Order: sequence, then structure tokens, then C-alpha cells
Amino acid sequence: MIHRFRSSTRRRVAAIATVGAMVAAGLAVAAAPGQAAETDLIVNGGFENGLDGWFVNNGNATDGATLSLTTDAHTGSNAALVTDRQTTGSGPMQDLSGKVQAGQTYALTARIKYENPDSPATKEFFATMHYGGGTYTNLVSVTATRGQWAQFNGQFTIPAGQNVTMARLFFETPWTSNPSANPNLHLMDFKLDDVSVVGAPPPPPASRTIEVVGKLPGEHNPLIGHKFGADGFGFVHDGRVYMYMTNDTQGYKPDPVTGISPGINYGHINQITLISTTDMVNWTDHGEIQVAGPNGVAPFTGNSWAPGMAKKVVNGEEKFFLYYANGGGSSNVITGASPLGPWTSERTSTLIDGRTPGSEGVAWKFDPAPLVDDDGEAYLYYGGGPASTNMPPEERFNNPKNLRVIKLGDDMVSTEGTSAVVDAPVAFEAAQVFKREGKYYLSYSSHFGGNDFGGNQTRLPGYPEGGQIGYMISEDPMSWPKETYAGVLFPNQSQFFGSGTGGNNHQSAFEYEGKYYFTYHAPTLNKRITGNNTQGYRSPHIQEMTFNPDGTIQQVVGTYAGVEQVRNFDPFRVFEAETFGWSKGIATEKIDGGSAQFGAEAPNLVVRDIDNGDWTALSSVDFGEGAGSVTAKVRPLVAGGKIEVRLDELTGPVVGTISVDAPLGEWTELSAQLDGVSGVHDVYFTYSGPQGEDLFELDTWAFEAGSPTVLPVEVSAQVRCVAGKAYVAVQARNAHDAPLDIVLRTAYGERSVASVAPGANAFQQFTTRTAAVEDGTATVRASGSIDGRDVTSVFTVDYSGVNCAG
Ligand SMILES: [Ca+2]
Ligand SMILES: [Ca+2]
Ligand SMILES: [Ca+2]
Repeated sequence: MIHRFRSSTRRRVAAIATVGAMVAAGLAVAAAPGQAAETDLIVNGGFENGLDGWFVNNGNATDGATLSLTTDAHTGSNAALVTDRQTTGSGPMQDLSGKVQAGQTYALTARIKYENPDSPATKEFFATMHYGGGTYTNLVSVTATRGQWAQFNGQFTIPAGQNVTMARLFFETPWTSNPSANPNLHLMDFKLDDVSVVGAPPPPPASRTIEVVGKLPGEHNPLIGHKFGADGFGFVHDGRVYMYMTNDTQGYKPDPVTGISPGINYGHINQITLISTTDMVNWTDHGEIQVAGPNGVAPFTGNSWAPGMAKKVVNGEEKFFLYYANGGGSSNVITGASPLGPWTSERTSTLIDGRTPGSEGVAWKFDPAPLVDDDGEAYLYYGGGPASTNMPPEERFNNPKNLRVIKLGDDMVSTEGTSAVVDAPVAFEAAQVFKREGKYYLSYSSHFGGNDFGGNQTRLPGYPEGGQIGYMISEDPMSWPKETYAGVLFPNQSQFFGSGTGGNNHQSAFEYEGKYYFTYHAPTLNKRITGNNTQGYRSPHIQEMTFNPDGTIQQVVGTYAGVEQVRNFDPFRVFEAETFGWSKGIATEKIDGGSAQFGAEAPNLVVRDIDNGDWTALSSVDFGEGAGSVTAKVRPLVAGGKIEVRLDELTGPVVGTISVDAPLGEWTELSAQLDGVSGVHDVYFTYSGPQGEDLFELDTWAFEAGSPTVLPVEVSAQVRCVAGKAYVAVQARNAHDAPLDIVLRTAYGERSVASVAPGANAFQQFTTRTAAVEDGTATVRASGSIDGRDVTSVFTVDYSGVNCAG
């Protein structure tokens, strides 16, 4: 391939001189043998879906043309017609970025026709790739005869070193610097149809899995280390804490080479991320709620930022209300049947917008935070952004009056009356209210000054600095004069987490089992991934709040240590594997079907992207008098995977091993016996198997107390010599009181024995076809039932190598 540079006429000439030879050579080469299934990378190549996927090449500022449809098609009903071409490169273009790969060979075909009676009798056309900047490569050419459909039919190979981050295919006439001097020769209209580029399928999207340990063992902040989440709103229901967050992970796209993502783009976020806990350290990932966008619960909204949550009994039915910012311009609410959904929209337009009474003077009608009072009356706090220019500059700075509170209707999805002003000092956004001992506490985020807030002004004594969380205390949820200001609740997070973690914050406060907690975010996980230059991806944090005797709050200090674990983790039940205190290198993904732990209507996730060396861990698990076994619901993806259960630390003693030995691709429950596990321990599940492979997925865990629920099977393996050849003999004795299906497996083969009677053996002598065998391991999988429950147990047994030639 020839790279040509539009700025260089000389190089351009060289490209034209060689492109014909290249095409001829390409045509002579047969398709490479043994290629993977080939795919047409072109969308709508026949223009039968109109101009979907097509636009006019705009690689240079001077390029331009009109693209339309014509019924004069080579095939089907439509072809593309390009007219008003300004440059030779002005032709139909399709973006193949992310589809074509360096080093791959593709077959390109297309039909092209020109008809201008003033044009020459024949004309050469190019299919060309624009790799960004000034890098263009002619791929295939054809010489057409005026008035007839000509066919592009050639191959091209993208050089191994070519950067294909941008790869845009287009059709053009040979380049000349001043085409308008002879438009009939250079800028004729032409028609295009039946475009295809066939080759290796596009690579899967780059992994978004966070490979670093984002939450360090022993620390409780950030709350999770495998994904991001911002603007956390803590909500308590039925003994459980839920954190609803802006899904910062939605736009996270780390570069496959550098691992660094472009900066966050809030405009793309239309999901809410949800996690929950009962101990404040081990969090369950409930995945994302698709709130906004075309497939959202409320498709009339485009964004879902800064959630707020409330519950109320409406017409005898307990309902859950998730409020969110639809970008900066409005706020909305969706309704859940539980804190985990399912979700519906009771509205067909936004709840808070420019029509909301009393919202005049509020630039950003966002950040909705609900409060349901003890008497059942409900309120919604909202607003933020630049102060009204009607106020004197000093007032705009110190008392911008950009926050509001309005009563919610009994249905929680409508408002009543007029919004009242919240006169919070130096207010920016993020108002939130909780109630304690009859008093209402409103916290909010402070602005950074600038022209939106009256320019360079003198801050009133005690008023917040920029990017802090201030708070007010009132006796009335609708009345917030500036005199209710009580001080700074939380300084900027960069004071605690250092360089790269600054910016505005968004907090909430909630009570759980008699303690009060403060939620905030900081890009601490982002910082651990990329160093001090963070890209704006924020992570949830929680600290405890302590009150003074007069009801004021002691200023909150941000720490990685976070809050105390409030109870030990109960392992003796089926619980979701997407629950952990710490993790490394894993991702989670929602799958169809409900949750074993949270019910059929609740979302269920699995832990995936499990590589050799990845792990998850639970903090302070109480095994009481003792655990006999552990069961994993697992889906093996390759043979040879293994789960080791370790106590207290990542390199702690192994107390049980699950050999992930079951049919690939199928969900299976596998159990392992545990040795000497009692009392309270941190538990590490460490994953191993073939390097570079996706090992398995995990859905749930369960520990069983006391005597093991592992099938009693006695296993042995040894190497025997027969006539100078080595055989691996594997035996499994059924010590159970019922028949078992037993599979014996070695590197030399596998044998299945159905219905092995109690006391009987499954036995196989596997021939190795060699004289000498190294030390190895055989596995035995037994399936049967214990107390009516289907159980599969996997055993491993080592054998010693032998040289039978000796
Ligand atoms: Ca067509
Ligand atoms: Ca991984
Ligand atoms: Ca699960």
C-alpha cells in the first residue's frame, strides 16, 4: 500500500504510478487459506436502507458534495448519487474505524458509473482509505466506461504498522490540485452501488476491565474497585444500604495500549449504577439501571445524573422513587417496585423544568434530592448553576439563591405549589436533606466563583471556599434563610486524596442502625489506574458523621480507611458472587434471569473476565463453629480452572480447592470440602488456570456449616508399567449410600462411569503411549445427591512419575 499525503504533490504522483501494479498483483492472489469466518464490514453497501452509514468525505476542509439516492441502481432499488463535488476526494464515505485491522487482507467490491456526456469516454476511480491526518491510501482502482456500471474487484492488505484508530473508506477520482479548472474531467457526478469489504470480523471491543486493585485490602474506601460511580445517594430499606450513583463507567474506554481513557463525557451517561450492603464493607453489584435514552425507562429523557431516592406507601402500595438529573436542564423520576426495581415511568414529561413554579432564576434545574418526612409529606430539593444577574455581584457570589425546594404530590411523581428559595451561602448545586432529632439538615456543594457568580468578590466570614460541602440546619423543611447556615461539613476531597482528585463534589447523608453516614465521591480509583492525571472518573466513598451536643456536625475527614464494618458477613446461605469487599482484575455483567439471593424480579450479575491470578475477597466472614464445604455456581470457559479458598490474606493458607472441571459453557454447581475453617476471617477466592485464557464465570457462592456436603468418594491414582509402557491408573470408590456418576480424567483421556453402586469402584488405566511419565494430577468428578439435593464434587489426586524403560 502507498501512503499518500495530500500536502505533497510529488508523493501523490508516485502513488498513482504504482497503484495500478498493486491492484493487479492483488487480483492475482487467491484468498488466503485458513482465515477465520469472513464478514462484510460495510453497512448498507447496496443503499437499500437509504444513506444509512454513508456521508460525504470531509477529510479536508475543501471537500464537499451532495449525496442522495437514485433509483438507477445496479442491484435492488437504490444506488447512491454524488453531485456538486468540490474536490477529487469528494465522494461517498463510510467509517470503518474499529472494524478493519492492521495486517489483515480484505476483498473489496463495488459498482460505479458516471454519465456526464462532456466527460471522457473512460475514467479511473479509486476506493481509498483515510487513516486520519494527511494519510490516504488508494486501495483498489477501476477504469470505467462512460454510461456503464464498472466493477471494483480487488484485495488490499493493511500494513502491519498502520495505525487504524481512524479508517474511513471513500470513493473518488484521481487527485489533482485544481480540479475546478476542468470539472468535466475531474468532478463529474457518479453513482455507487453494491459496496462490500469482506475480511476478518472486527476485533471485540477493547476490555474495560479495571486490572489494578482499586480498593486495597483492609481499606473500605472507595466502596468498590472494579467500576466507578459518582454522586452517590445512600438509601436504607429493610436493613440494607443502597447506593445509587451516576454511572461514570459508561463512558470509560481505556486505550488498549496505554490503559488510559479519554476524559469523562457526562453527556453520554444515561444509566444509574446500584450497589448495596448490610455491613458497609462487602458490597453487592446490582448493575446499571437504564434510566434514560431511547431504550430507557423514561425515554423522553437523555441523561441520568446525580440520583436521589425515596420510598413511600401510595394507595396502600409501597413504592420506590428514583429521581435524577436529565442533564442540566430538567429533573425527572421513575418508579420502582423495590429498591432493585423493576422500574416504570409514571410520567411522560420531566418532573422539574422551566414550567415548575418558582424555578425562575435557577440556571440548572437538576440534582433532585427527595425527603419524605415523618408525617408522610414529601419534598424535593433541586437546582444549581450561575446566579441570576439581577442581583448585585456581591450577593451573586455569597448568596446566589440558585437552590430550591418544592413539595411533592402524594403520588411522589408530581409537585405541589411553588418552589421556595434555599439561600445557601456560596451555593453551587447538590442540595440534600436528612432529618435528625426533629431538625432538618441541608448540605450542598459550593461554587468556585468566576463570572457566573459576580466575579472577584469578598467571601463573607465563615462561608465555604470553592468546591466544599456546606450545611444548614432548619426547623422547617421548606424554610432555608441564610441564617440557617451552620458551616463547612466537608472540605474539598483533594485535601485528603491529593493531586488529581479535586473538582466539585456531590454528597448525601443517611442513617443506618443508629449511625449517620456521609457519602461523597473522589477519583481515587481513576488515580490508581493512571497516576495523578485523572480523567474525571469518580468513585464512591463513605465516612461516619459525628454530632456535637448542640446538633452541629463535626467536619468530616476523608480517609481510605472509611467506615467500620458494622457486622460480620454470614456465609451460610446462597449469596451473589458479585458481592465482595475487595477484588482484582474482574468485571461484572448482568445476565438474564433473577437473583438467587434477591429474588426473581431482581437483576442478577456474574463475575467475569476472570484470568489466572485474579481474585475476589470478603471482609470479616463469620464461620462460627465451622464450615464443612463451599459451593460455587460456575460456568467453565476452559479446562483446568481452579478456585482456591484462602483465609485472612491473599497468600493465606488454602482451606479448600474447587477444581472447575465440568462441561464448558454450562452453569454448574461445584463443591469442595473445607479444612479447619471456623471463627471470623477475611476470605480470598483466588482464581488460577491456563495463562491468557478467560477461565470461568461465577454467579453465586454458598458455604455449608458443619459436616461437608461433599460426596464421599475415595480417590487414588498411580503410574504402572506394563510391557515397558507407562499407564496412569485412576480409581474412585463410592463411599456414599447411593449410586454416583463418576468421571475419571487425566491428561491421557477421560472415562465416564454411570451409576457406580455404593461400595463399588470406577477404575480406568489410561495408556500414555510412552515409557516415562512426569508427576501429574488426575481429577475425579462425582455427581449424586445428598438429602435430596444434587451435588457435584470434584477431587484432585496427584501421582508420581515413573520411567518404565529403566
Ligand atoms: Ca442497490
Ligand atoms: Ca481479568
Ligand atoms: Ca450472581
